[in-house]
Amino acid sequence: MYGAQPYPTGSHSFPGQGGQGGDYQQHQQQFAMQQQQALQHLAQFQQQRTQHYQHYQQQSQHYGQYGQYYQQNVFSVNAWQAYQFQSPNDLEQVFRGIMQRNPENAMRNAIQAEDLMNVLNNTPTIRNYFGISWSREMSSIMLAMLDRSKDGFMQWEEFMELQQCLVAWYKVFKQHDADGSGFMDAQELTRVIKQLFGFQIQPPTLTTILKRYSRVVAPNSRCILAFDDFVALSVRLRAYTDAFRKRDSMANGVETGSCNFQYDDFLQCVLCL
Ligand SMILES: [Ca+2]
Repeated sequence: MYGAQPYPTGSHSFPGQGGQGGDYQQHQQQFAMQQQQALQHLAQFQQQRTQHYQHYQQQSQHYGQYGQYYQQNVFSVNAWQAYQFQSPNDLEQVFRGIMQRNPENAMRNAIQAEDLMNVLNNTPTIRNYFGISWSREMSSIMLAMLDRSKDGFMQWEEFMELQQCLVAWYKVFKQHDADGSGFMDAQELTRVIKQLFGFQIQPPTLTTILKRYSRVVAPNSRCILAFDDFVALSVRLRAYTDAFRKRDSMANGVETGSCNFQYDDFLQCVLCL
C-alpha cells in the first residue's frame, strides 16, 4: 500500500495504520490545495487592485487627468483626522458598530446604503464636518462608486476610501465657497471640473450639468450648487468616464475617444448609480 504512493511518508504517516495514514495524507493534500487556492485568490485581488491604481495613474488622451488629482489629493488627506478622531481605529469602530446591528451585514463584514447614511448623519463629528444631511439616494450613489467587490455592500476598505474622497472633495468645495454660504458658484464648478479634476468636457456638456445639478438664485440669475449635488456630480463624472475609458482601451489597446456599448452593458453602467 505504501509502495503505491508516489511520496513515501515514512514515520510521519502512522506506521501500521495504513488506512488512517492515507486519510491523513488526503486531508493534508486537500488542505494544501485549499491554501493554494486562497493564495491564488489573494494574488488575483492584489493584481486587480494594482491594475486599478495603474489605470488611474495613466495619462488619458481623451478624457482628462482625473487620475493625477485622485492620487495626489484623495490619498493625501486623513479622513479620521478631519473628523477629529484620535486614530483610524475610532473611525473603524463607528463602521463596525453600525455593521453589527444587522446580522446580514455582520455575516458579510460590510454595510449597506442606509447604514452609510446613518453613519454620516448620526456621527456628530462627521455630521459637523460636512454640515449637511445625507439622503438614502446619495448614500446609494456613493456606495456604488466604490463597490469594487460588486456585491452591493460597502466593506471597510471601500468605506475608508469614500471618506478620503469626501474629505478631499469637501476641501475643494470650501475653497470655492468664499462667502461660506454652503454653495459653490457655476463658474467655480466649471473651473474645478476642467482644471482641477481635469475632465475634458465640452461647453454643451457643462450646460447640461448646470441644468441638472445647480439652482438659479437672485440677483443676476446666479447658478449655485450645494455640496451633496457636487458629490453626486463628481461621483457620476468619475464613474461614467471610467466605464467609458475601460471599454475604449479594451477595444483598441489605445484610447480612441469612442467606444461601443451593448444595450444591457450600458444600462448596467448607468443604473448602478
Ligand atoms: Ca463592496
